[in-house]
Amino acid sequence: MADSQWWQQAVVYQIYPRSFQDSNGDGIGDLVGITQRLDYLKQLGVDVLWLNPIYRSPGVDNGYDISDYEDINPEFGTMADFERLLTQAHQRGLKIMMDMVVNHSSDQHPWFIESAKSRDNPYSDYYIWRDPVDGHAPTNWGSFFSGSAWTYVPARKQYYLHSFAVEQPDLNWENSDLRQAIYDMMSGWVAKGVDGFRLDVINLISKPTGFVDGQPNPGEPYADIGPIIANGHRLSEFLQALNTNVFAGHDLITVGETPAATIADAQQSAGLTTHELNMVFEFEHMGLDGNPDPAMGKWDDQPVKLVDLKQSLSKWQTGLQGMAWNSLYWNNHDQPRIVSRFGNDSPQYREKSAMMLATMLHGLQGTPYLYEGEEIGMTNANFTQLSDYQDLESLNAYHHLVDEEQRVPAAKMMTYLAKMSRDNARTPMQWDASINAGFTTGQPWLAVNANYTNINVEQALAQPKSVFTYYQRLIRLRHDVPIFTTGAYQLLDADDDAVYAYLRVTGDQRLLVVCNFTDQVQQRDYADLPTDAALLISNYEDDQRAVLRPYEAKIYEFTTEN
Ligand code: ISL
Ligand code: CA
Repeated sequence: MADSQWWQQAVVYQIYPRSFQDSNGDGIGDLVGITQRLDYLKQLGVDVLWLNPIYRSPGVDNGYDISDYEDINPEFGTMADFERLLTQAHQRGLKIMMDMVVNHSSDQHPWFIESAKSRDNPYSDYYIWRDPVDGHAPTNWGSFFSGSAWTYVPARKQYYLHSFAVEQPDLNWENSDLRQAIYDMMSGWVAKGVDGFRLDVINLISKPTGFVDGQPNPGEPYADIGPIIANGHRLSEFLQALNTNVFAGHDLITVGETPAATIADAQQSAGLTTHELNMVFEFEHMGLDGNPDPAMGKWDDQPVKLVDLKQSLSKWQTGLQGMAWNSLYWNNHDQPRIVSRFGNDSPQYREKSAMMLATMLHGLQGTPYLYEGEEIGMTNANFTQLSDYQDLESLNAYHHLVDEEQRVPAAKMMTYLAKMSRDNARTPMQWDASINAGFTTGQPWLAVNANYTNINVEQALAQPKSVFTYYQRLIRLRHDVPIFTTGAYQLLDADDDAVYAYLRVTGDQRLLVVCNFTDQVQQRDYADLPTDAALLISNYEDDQRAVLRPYEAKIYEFTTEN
């Protein structure tokens, strides 16, 4: 690993364009707004900006339903605005990674409009159509967003498959014309100068050959589609072809979003020598606090167990070591805020626990991703009314679990939404204490978190020991100290349910990362730690070695004798 790649040393910052910075007062973040904030991102020290989808879209799933892959959503601006953002980013040494959604498109995409008209036009086979079986849907598959994964179209007398919303028909990757159209479209973005892609649910593109019913959850009409269509038999072939036709020769950063991927899947899709993707997002650590009842899915309000978290992350660290590359993340636009989830968002411990979680993640091997607002310790939204929510997944789940199935009382479901809804991540960026947190002069599309007067960028920049400055230091360490990139991971004390400690190892060099996940003082001795070990970073003023104060986190660097 001596010759690591630039994307292995990089830190990525995810921007949710709708919620980052509005420049024209319509309450929706936009490309000009992002451009205005580039200096801030440069100051943080990140290398790559991942933008959630900014293409033309009816917005049923906030841009993950694309109706024109080659145009910009007018809500976000124009192609000229995008080109200016790209130029301005490049001038500052920042790269731009595009979110690319090619498992499905919008039902408003011209391909689908044509495809739905008849069984014998040039686009008929661009999507996945099947005849009814005994007058109903071809299989019992249920979509990720509740309800059947099939919708009937009278003009064709057939059903089409949609793994997500009705308005998100799955593209048919078995069709070589479709594949070529995708290569051409993506190559167009590469030619424009973008630096990489985040590929939405890319491990769902290869569907099984025969479509057969799955096993539904008890009391449910539908079987989860995820396990049925994930990691299909042609996935590797499709990714290698994408690599050859689009990525090769451009030194891009590529990351696949791969829910339900196993270690073996990731060794292939993100293999160092497999010529597919640079890395993947795995989801195991995001599923540890889900509901034990599969019919309830992710909707629950129980905290994660630290030993489970260690076990999962350790498995991925050691499982990919030397073979593939990890993505490291706590947050994204689909997940609740990490300080509210695995940390402690009370005024007393919010900053300490945010810094602790940052330390734990950024010490691992892989490419770290930050999500907007994580760098100032933004918290969950604390919404209390169903009408506060806009996210399709949350609203569908409420409707399904409370109204249709009566699996859970309304009040309980509201606590689950408060814990787990995707809207927790999507409230506007908190820039300052002025009205609407400096995000917009108009009416924000989603309510600003009420805590913005205390938690905002302006306040974080004014304070020398803020979560922001802590992230700055972590990012600098990643850039300056090679063992952060190259060191192999070794877990210490797997059964310790209060402190997460691990080593990074290269030759005789060591990093020791120690993180207290509790609000209690803990006493821990790490036998191998020499007295003269250098403390690289810590979220407390002084070092008391074996005494770990609430949410204390630190990283030591040293060399061993043996
Ligand atoms: O959001 C989730 C859990 O709350 C995931 O199940 C999510 O649906 C899955 O990871 C796929 O996500 C991606 O594709 C979706 C889109 O809604 C998400 O925003 C995107 O990240 C469909 O395009
Ligand atoms: Ca705007």
